[in-house]
Order: sequence, then C-alpha cells, then structure tokens
Amino acid sequence: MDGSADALSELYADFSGLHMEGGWHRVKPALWPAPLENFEPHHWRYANVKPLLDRAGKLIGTDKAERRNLTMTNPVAGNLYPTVRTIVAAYQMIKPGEVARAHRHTPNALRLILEGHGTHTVVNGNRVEMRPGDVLLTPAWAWHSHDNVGEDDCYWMDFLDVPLVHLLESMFYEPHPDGVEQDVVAVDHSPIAFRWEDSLKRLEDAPDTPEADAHQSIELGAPALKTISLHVQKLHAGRATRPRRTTANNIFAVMHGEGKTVVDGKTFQWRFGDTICAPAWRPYQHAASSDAILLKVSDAPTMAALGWLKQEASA
Ligand code: GTQ
Ligand code: FE2
Repeated sequence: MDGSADALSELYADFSGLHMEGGWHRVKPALWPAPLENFEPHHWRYANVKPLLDRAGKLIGTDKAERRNLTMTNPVAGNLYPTVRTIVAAYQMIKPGEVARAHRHTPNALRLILEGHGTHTVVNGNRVEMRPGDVLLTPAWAWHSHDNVGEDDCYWMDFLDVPLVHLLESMFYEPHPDGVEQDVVAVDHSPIAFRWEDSLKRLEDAPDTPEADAHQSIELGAPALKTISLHVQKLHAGRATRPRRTTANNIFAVMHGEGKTVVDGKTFQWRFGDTICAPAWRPYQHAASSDAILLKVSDAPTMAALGWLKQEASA
C-alpha cells in the first residue's frame, strides 16, 4: 500500500461528495467497548418545582395548554428534551374545575399522583379517580383526558417513552374530535390503576432482597407497559443498597421518606416528590435515612426485548 497522501485526501473528498464515509476514517467511532457516559445523573427537587407549577397555574389555563406539564430535561450538553435516552419525566398540575382535553399518541405514558384529591383520568372511556400514591397507565394510542372536580390543586408526575418514539420515528398524535370522550364509565378497579394501599400491602409481604437495588420490591404490571417497567421499592432506614449498574435507563421518584442516592459519584439528598435519574451504565446506590419508598421507572423491558439488558454489581 503506497497511496500518496494527496490521493487519499482526494478519495475522502469523493466519499463526502457522495454522502459517504470510510468506516476507518470516521471523526467519531461507531462502535465502542461499553456504554458511553452521555446522559448525566441528575436530581429534581419537588420543593423547587411546585412553586413554578403554581406560577404557571396563574398564567396558563387549559385553554392555552392542553397539559400544564413541566418536563425534566437532562442537563447533558445539547439536550432539549429527554430525561434519559428513552424516557421523559414531567411534573403536571391541574386546578379545581379544569379539564385537560382528550388526545391519543403512540408514546406510552404513566402517572404517579403526588398531592391533591378530586382528580380523575379518563382512559379509553373509563374514568378512574387518581389518589396520592396511585400509579395510572396510559398505554400507546389510548384516548386520555384528565379532570379535577375537587377543591385541591392536584400534582402528579408523568413518565412517557416519547424520546424512544422520537428515535424510532414512530410518532402519531391526535386530539379527540369532541374535546373529551363521550359516554364515559366510572370505574374504581381497573387494570390501568395501581393503588397506593395495594402497593403498601404487597410490599409488606415482599421478601427481603439483599442483592437487589432495594430491600423489598414489587412490580406493577409485568411489565406495566411494553417499553417501561415499574417497581415500587422499599428502602430500610440506615441500610445502603448494593451499588449496581445496568444498561437500562432508570428514573426514581420518591413516594415516601428521605434518603440519598449516589449515581456515578454524584450524591443526591432526596425527599418526597423528588426525581433522580440514573442513565444507562452509571453505577447507583441508595441509602434511606428514614424508611423510604421509591418508584423505579425503567426501560428494562425495551432492553430485554432487544437482548441488551445487562446488569451487574459495581464497585
Ligand atoms: O398527560 O397526556 O407530561 O400527553 C406529556 C405529554 C403529559 C398527558 C405529559 C402528555 C401528557
Ligand atoms: Fe397524553
């Protein structure tokens, strides 16, 4: 091989002319030995979020915003939307008397109710009350609206696989032609509703799991959604979990108690309503100062379906 430097540069110029590149000549490699540190570990405090939602509540009505939601944007440089690669998390608030109009979309969604009574979600014609600690599912393409007929401002967290849908270019969205669904049926028990009191009961009977990322854990649905799994996890006061890492992208929402989580060397002190993200392959470890309960929202089902779910204890 004795191609001259000039001949090589000409070849590379001709590659670009055809919108091509030599695999050996890439500016950035296409393959690497292990997941990159891309999305950042981060912590959002409910105490900071709530006043912002209240201010938005004074300025933005359901006429201007179909949803009064505040998304958690991962701080990695250049990011405009996802919380982790495949999932976006948001806080949402709905005021007494408001209706968040019906729509449907290909992204899967779920909600974790934080505070307030009198709020409902209507999913495919079934109207279900949402109470604090409850988790409600909105599977892909299901019609859904929310309403608040109570006296409290209601706060919850949303999790959606919108960033995955963006990556796969599979987005469809449509508003309901009637604004909200007609002929709605009130239901209390529903496969899309996981009640706080049921989760607490199941957790009490759950075995101790010293090797896992929580001391006791139950799964909601199996999995809850095709792309997202949900685990309600108990952390016992004064006892740290084993540090681990996984290819799954995980988001933790604090349902109860106080503690700290170390994600890849960053320490986050959390309390009720906070959100912590542990992006793929970042080691994480929890330690609660009082008995605590987290909701783990994970893209593990996506990774598993594709054969890419890997997890291990880490240092
Ligand atoms: O409540 O339907 O945070 O469609 C983002 C998109 C909430 C919802 C979000 C949504 C919703
Ligand atoms: Fe939606």
